[in-house]
Amino acid sequence: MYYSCCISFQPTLCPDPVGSEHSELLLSLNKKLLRTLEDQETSPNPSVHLALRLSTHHNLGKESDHLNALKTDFHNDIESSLANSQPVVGRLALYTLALKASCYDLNTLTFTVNQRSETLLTHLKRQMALEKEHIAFSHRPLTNYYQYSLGVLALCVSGVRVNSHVSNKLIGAVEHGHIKHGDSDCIDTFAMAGMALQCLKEYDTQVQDAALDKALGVIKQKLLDSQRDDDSLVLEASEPVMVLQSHTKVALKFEVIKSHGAPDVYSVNVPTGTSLVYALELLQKKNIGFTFEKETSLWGPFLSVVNGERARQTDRRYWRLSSDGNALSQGIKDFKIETAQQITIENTSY
Ligand code: B12
Repeated sequence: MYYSCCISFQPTLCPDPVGSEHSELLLSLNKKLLRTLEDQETSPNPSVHLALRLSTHHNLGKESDHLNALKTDFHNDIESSLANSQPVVGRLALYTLALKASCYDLNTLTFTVNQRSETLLTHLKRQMALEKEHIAFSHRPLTNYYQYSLGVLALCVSGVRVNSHVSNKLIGAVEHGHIKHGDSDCIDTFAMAGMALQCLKEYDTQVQDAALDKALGVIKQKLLDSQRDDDSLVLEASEPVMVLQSHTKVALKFEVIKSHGAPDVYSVNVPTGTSLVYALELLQKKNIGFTFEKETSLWGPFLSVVNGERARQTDRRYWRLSSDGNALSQGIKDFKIETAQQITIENTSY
């Protein structure tokens, strides 16, 4: 498997995992990733760094600049979240994986919180213990199982023994069907949990074999079931991208469902091909009572406040997006408006 060849994050280049017929695809992905590094507005992203390091193509100068940006901007970001007691396990884990992918000595990196300086791995272990306690009391992690799996994987590839209570909580979540995105199965999380548990199977002898194998079997089946006819995984069910040159306008209806009260309905005409976030801006400019705010995340802009109401992740709520009743598989920046439709924005619990 591609990942297992790279799981030890050797600095050497991995053999072409998918055959030479895909080399053009890989090259174009590589170029796209490198281009994102040039965008001044985008913050350094450990996932992008990991992808670049796992690639068969390398621009070592740009990779090294990106590593330095991670070690300053991204590092400081995590440090201030730690100081504010915000859960950061996913970012800590991705940072660890990105550094390992560049063969960086993890023991030389520390975070100073309340005047106490401790290594990255010490913080990661502590965050995982907090997540595990949270699962024990409320049956869900502080963050989510995607980040919890990332934490297990990062500890495992760093050669740190993962506490069996920590790994058992992940195995339990797979077994009891707690791996969800909103209200449906979350394939990304199954894939991440699969890599984490596979790493434990290969490198950690303390984990109980039978339960681990059973969980891996469930994950494998979920991944196989999500495969399409063309053998590709539906990790990201993107909308087909249509290249339309025309600037025809289409009518959009918006329905905002807050946590209480009747829905608010609005309409606006937007040029075809514009993003949902642009449509929201046009609607806001009409001054008819619709307002919104967004937050930045590693994935891009996340819709956080609508008509003055914040859907707080700390309360396990979010603004769920759907078009004509179907949940969007992209966020407000990537989803493009091609036809007249009704967009529903609903404050939902998860
Ligand atoms: C957990 C999760 C959620 C949780 C996050 C809250 C939580 N604390 O658990 C909830 C249920 C709220 C959620 C919502 C949505 N999600 Co989501 N989510 C994820 C998941 C599984 C893990 C994210 C994570 O923790 N990353 C690791 C940490 C370290 O990175 P981070 O950037 O700090 O994480 C934050 C952001 O990713 C943000 N977030 C979560 N989902 C999304 C989606 C978008 C578009 C953006 C910009 C940000 C964002 O919440 C994370 C926690 O704070 C990813 C899978 C993946 N491969 O990343 C999908 C994923 C990012 N989500 C996705 C989608 C489509 C959505 C929704 C648009 C669904 C919808 N129809 O409403 C909404 C966002 C709507 C909005 N208000 O803008 C897609 C994005 C695909 C794409 N091409 O854009 C992904 C990749 C899943 C998939 N393969 O389909 N999500």
